[in-house]
Amino acid sequence: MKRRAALAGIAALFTGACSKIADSKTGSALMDAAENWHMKAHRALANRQALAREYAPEDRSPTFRANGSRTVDTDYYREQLTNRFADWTLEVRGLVRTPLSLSMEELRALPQRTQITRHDCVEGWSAIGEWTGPQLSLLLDQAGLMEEANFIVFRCADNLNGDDYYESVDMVDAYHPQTIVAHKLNGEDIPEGNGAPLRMRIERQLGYKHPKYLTAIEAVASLDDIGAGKGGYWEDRADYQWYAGI
Ligand SMILES: Nc1nc2c(c(=O)[nH]1)N[C@H]1C(S)=C(S)[C@@H](COP(=O)(O)O)O[C@H]1N2
Ligand SMILES: [Mo]
Repeated sequence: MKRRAALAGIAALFTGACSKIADSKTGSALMDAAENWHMKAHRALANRQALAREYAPEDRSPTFRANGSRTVDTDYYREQLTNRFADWTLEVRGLVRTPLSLSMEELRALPQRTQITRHDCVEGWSAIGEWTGPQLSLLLDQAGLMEEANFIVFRCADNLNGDDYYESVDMVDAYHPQTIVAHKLNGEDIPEGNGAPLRMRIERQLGYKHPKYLTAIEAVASLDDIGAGKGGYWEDRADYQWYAGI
């Protein structure tokens, strides 16, 4: 009883204090600042959900340059390449209720998104291409993401100068409508040099955030224990920004 009365008293005190703050000049300035902060945060989030520009078919680059790894140097990869990746599997694992192991056939059977976008590499070149594949959100919903998951990590088959390539994004990019697991470039199976058979397209991010030769999608709470802990191959090696939004 006593405790309750005390709590009610505190609540009354706060209500009183708040209206007093709002009445005073500095108080209303404080309230305005809070409202402004909220508006800015909201705008920043809305901005991150905006779509990247999409282009017309005639804007596509005649050739889409291959950069970084141009193949995967293993017998298994070469064998799969000649076999149209008949046994390639994409795993969805980590903090999910139902881990998935998807074949190329299963990925092709899902609802697909096609988008013509411009790829921008930090090395100073860009290319426009048409990409097709299921949205990542579809796979994450199918696997059932757990509450504790804060990031999505992408695992790749290639080893570049001694380290396995990997990347990661937060849930805003993971659930962005233009974030797709692509298996087609310009209407054909993705070429070897561009990441066959699967590569991510994360259209609001710079080129190095689009992992090629994708083998697994992993939901994690923290990036600290992965690689050198900075969230990606180039972030670990060369101080590239983890958030490379464009
Ligand atoms: N697995 C893997 N993904 C990768 C890379 C890589 O070397 N290995 N290079 C990155 C960089 S820096 C760029 S610009 C693009 C290049 O994609 P492209 O070869 O289709 O042009 O892939 C990105 N994803
Ligand atoms: Mo790049």
